[in-house]
Amino acid sequence: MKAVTQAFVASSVVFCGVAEAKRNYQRSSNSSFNVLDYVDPLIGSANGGHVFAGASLPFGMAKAVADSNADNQGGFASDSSSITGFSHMHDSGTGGASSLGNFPLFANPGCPGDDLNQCVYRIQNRSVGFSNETLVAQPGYFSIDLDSGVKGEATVTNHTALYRFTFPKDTTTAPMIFADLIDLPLSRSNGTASVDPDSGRVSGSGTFVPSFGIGSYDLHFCADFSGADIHDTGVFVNNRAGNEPKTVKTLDDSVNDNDSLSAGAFVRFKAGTTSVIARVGLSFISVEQACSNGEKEIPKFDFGSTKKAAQNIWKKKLGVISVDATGVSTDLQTVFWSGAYRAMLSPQDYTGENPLWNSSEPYYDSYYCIWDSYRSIHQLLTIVDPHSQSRMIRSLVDIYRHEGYLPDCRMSLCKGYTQGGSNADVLIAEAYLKNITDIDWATAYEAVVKDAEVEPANWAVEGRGGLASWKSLGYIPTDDFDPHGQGLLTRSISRTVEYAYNDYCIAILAKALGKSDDHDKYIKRATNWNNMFDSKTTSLGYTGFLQVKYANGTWGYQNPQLCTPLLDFPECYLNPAGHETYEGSTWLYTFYVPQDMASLITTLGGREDFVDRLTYFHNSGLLYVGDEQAFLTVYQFHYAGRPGLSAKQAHAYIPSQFNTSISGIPGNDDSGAMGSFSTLSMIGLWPVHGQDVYLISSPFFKEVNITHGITGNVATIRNPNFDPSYTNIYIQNVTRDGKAWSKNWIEHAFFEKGGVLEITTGADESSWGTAVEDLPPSIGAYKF
Ligand SMILES: *[C@@H]1O[C@H](CO)[C@@H](O)[C@H](O)[C@H]1NC(C)=O
Ligand SMILES: *[C@@H]1O[C@H](CO)[C@@H](O)[C@H](O)[C@H]1NC(C)=O
Ligand SMILES: *[C@@H]1O[C@H](CO)[C@@H](O)[C@H](O)[C@H]1NC(C)=O
Ligand SMILES: *[C@@H]1O[C@H](CO)[C@@H](O)[C@H](O)[C@H]1NC(C)=O
Ligand SMILES: *[C@@H]1O[C@H](CO)[C@@H](O)[C@H](O)[C@H]1NC(C)=O
Ligand SMILES: *[C@@H]1O[C@H](CO)[C@@H](O)[C@H](O)[C@H]1NC(C)=O
Ligand SMILES: *[C@@H]1O[C@H](CO)[C@@H](O)[C@H](O)[C@H]1NC(C)=O
Ligand SMILES: *[C@@H]1O[C@H](CO)[C@@H](O)[C@H](O)[C@H]1NC(C)=O
Ligand SMILES: *[C@@H]1O[C@H](CO)[C@@H](O)[C@H](O)[C@H]1NC(C)=O
Ligand SMILES: *[C@@H]1O[C@H](CO)[C@@H](O)[C@H](O)[C@H]1NC(C)=O
Ligand SMILES: *[C@@H]1O[C@H](CO)[C@@H](O)[C@H](O)[C@H]1NC(C)=O
Ligand SMILES: CC(=O)N[C@H]1CO[C@H](CO)[C@@H](O)[C@@H]1O
Repeated sequence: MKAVTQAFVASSVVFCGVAEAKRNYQRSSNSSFNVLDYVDPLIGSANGGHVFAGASLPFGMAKAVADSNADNQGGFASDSSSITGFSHMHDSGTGGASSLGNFPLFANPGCPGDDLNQCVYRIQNRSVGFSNETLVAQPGYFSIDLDSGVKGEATVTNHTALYRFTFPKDTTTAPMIFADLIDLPLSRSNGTASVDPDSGRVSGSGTFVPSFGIGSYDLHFCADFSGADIHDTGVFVNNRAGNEPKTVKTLDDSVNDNDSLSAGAFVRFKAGTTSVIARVGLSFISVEQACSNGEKEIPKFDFGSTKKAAQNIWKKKLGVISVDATGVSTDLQTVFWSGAYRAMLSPQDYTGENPLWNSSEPYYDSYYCIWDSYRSIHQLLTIVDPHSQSRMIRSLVDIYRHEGYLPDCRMSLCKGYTQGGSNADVLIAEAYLKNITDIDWATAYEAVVKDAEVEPANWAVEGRGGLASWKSLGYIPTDDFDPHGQGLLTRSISRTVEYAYNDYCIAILAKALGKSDDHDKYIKRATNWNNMFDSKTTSLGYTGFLQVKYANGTWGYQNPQLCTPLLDFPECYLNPAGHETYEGSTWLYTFYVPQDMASLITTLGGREDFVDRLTYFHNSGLLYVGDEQAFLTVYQFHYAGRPGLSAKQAHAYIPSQFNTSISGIPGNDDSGAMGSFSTLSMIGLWPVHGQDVYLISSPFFKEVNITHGITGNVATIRNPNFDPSYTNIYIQNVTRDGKAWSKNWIEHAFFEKGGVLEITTGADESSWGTAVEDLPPSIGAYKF
């Protein structure tokens, strides 16, 4: 999902050299390699990247950071001016609204004159500036100096945030920390907070709404403090506070502006206190569970050891990859490792924290959104962390069991909005082909077939709409009559091509499960993309595009350039006036036939015309690479027997669009999608989502090893002719385990069983991987 105000619109962002140098200051000056020196969580934290820059464990529920006053979808934004508090849960890289950020803690050096009513509590009034010269962001750690003189540091365990607040030394007032019953989107409708005057424990609950979905959720917190003596306690409402009572409740009373009503509880510490550790346990179940999460996970309030443990977990997680970085710049290495890191922030593991149903299956949340993550994030996880990928797929299947449909987007225990097809189908089929283990395949199959066959009452949040037309006409008519369910009647073209691909994935899963009748049925539907292809539509000298089509079979018209950077770019979103393609143009969606590239190439005039069109698409300004549908188009030259052009295109985007600047990604990261694109590209094997196919391209390193998390086997991708100036990027030949490998793609067994893929590059395109028999699989036959 993309924000309407897209990063790329403000194309020239100058970044501050001082801060840039600072961010790199901890890189080791000796030769002992520490992968964390090459992860910069601030990449993409400005200019609309919305990356979560704070402290998290891999897939952790607790994600602690300082929240900015603006552009705070991921909490902190490097290009913001002030901080409104420190909160404990976030999503990373989302487009639309801010997410989570509940119960922020705000620390101040004390109220002027120690008068409680002289402190500022309201979120609209309390924000303080910060110095970005002292900003430190590392995996598992975040630190910021506020203009109030307070330093805030954060680290985490799975369900608990740990902060260290350091107060100015010369303060004569009693330093205060309060918790506000509010969230970043200001969505709270109901909340309660209490403080225990003896222990200083502040705990509470609130009801909030999800940032891109329907319904509401309850969340609970439990804050304990250590390292200082208590001066006094109490509660506040708006900008007034008192020592009694010790509990405050807020409701939607239809009188106050409840959405922005700050209210909560505070603790003041004895004057002279220089630092306080604050531990915030979190739970979706209850306050009791929030407290016990904190007590169990961080019994000793030890900031240093908690940070160290978090960082060791990240080192281990990233340690399955190893590269020979000879000749590769620190910046490019940082792009590589930071991308892998960001892809492991979400989905978030809420196992044991799901109040909606009891189950022995894992429960993950923040699939935010599968429409964004199904093209590269889960493919990267499949090779670097197949165990987590298995748990995520199991969780999807369990969501189906209890909610009746697979999600296309889900956050904060709620159903999120579907943007196109039912793309969890793609992930499930691919998981089967890639031998992801421990899945209940019978139920998984039932779930994907339900997506294809049974229209839900509200297909805005699950399943597919227009299924009656899909089955009878073989496309989604732009003027569809659909009395069977409700959803936004837009995107008829992009929904058609996504449904076709979803059905293809169901077909290959059916085949693998031995259901040949189902295979035949769905493989037929997989060719439906062709029903919206109009051979007469022209644009910029090219002929033949997907086009608006009515139920009566006549064509309508949408300019193929619409919703490209060249024409009304932001016109295709999830709003009632959205057009027939989602977040992109028909120029873009006409290429979306991953199941049958051979037929597409024929349809577009053959190999030369296809290569010409795809090259033009990349070089004319029509393609915006900051949205996930762009990724596969970088590599589609492979299907026309020109793998060298894919390599060239990948190098054209990395690092020009994917770099180490705070605005170094071209669009919202969408839970790490941009990161997974650059990391997978640099490995040199691009996975075609939904298929057991990796397109072979030239790696950005001399050697990359990936150790399979279950078998322990090592896959080595090696380029003996590696050229760090990236001039000689064209593959001359490839061997697999010493034997010539002429196909321009390889299957997943390479990662699972291990082996050596030796990719020799040179200065010019060669004949390697160009013959028809070397091209990737396609439903139709290549006719050239
Ligand atoms: C190298 O740097 C690491 C920190 O990155 C440090 O722990 C280690 O002691 C250093 N080794 C030498 C020999 O200086
Ligand atoms: C530093 O902060 C200013 C605004 O206060 C912002 O414009 C700039 O981009 C920030 N730089 C970094 C590196 O965070
Ligand atoms: C607090 O912010 C509100 C806007 O939300 C503004 O109207 C009010 O004047 C501010 N109060 C103070 C004391 O700055
Ligand atoms: C945190 O959760 C992960 C699963 O997401 C689990 O593997 C890990 O053991 C947990 N860490 C701790 C310290 O419990
Ligand atoms: C308010 O929150 C409490 C505690 O989370 C919950 O039990 C109650 O149902 C909520 N009430 C409303 C009206 O949402
Ligand atoms: C990759 O693994 C092989 C052994 O399987 C080892 O010889 C080689 O040094 C490793 N390369 C890297 C970059 O780690
Ligand atoms: C799950 O089990 C717990 C403990 O038995 C129970 O309190 C809770 O109500 C159950 N939740 C659901 C949604 O059934
Ligand atoms: C799939 O995984 C299982 C269990 O790890 C393993 O025994 C089997 O060999 C794998 N199959 C393939 C085709 O790699
Ligand atoms: C087909 O339907 C469209 C949209 O409702 C309408 O504009 C057009 O006139 C119809 N064409 C025919 C031949 O009925
Ligand atoms: C880094 O990436 C951003 C976002 O894609 C781009 O705007 C910028 O020009 C790039 N910077 C460099 C130095 O290439
Ligand atoms: C691969 O290409 C390189 C460079 O052109 C050449 O030296 C080598 O002999 C080739 N190897 C094979 C197995 O064809
Ligand atoms: C007066 C007011 O702003 N009421 C709002 C309180 O919050 C609920 C839920 O977000 C809204 O529906 C009310 O309009």
